[in-house]
Amino acid sequence: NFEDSKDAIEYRQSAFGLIAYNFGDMAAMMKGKKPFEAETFAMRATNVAALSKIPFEGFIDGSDKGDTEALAKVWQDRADFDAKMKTFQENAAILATVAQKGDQAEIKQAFMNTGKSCKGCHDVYKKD
Ligand code: ASC
Repeated sequence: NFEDSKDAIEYRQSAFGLIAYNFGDMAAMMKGKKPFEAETFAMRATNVAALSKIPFEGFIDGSDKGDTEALAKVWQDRADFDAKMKTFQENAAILATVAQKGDQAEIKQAFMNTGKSCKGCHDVYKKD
C-alpha cells in the first residue's frame, strides 16, 4: 500500500504517462502522421490494455490534495468515476484484441472508442 498521497499520485501519473506515450504512437498511425505498422500498433494496444488497469489503485482517499491534475470531483462522484475508468479498461481491451486480428475498420472504431473514454474522463475529472 501507499505511504501517502504523494506516492499514490506518482503511481497513477507514471501509468498515465506510459499510456499517453503508447496511445500517442497509435494516434500518429491512425492520423497518418506515420506509417501504420501492424505489429507495433498491436504491441502498443496490448500495452495500453495492461496499463489501463494501473491508475485506478492510485486514486486513494485524500489524494486530490497534492501535485495532481485530478479534480476533487473524482472523490465526490466516485461511482461515476469508477464506471468511466472501467469503460476505458474495457475499450482498451477490445482495442488490443482487434489490433491482433488486423481488420482496419475494426481497429479504427476500437481506437476511437478508447480515445473517447480517455477524453470522457478528462473532460469531467481532470484540470485543464
Ligand atoms: C491522447 C492523450 C489523451 C487522449 C485524448 C483522446 O493522445 O494524451 O488524453 O489521446 O485526447 O481523445
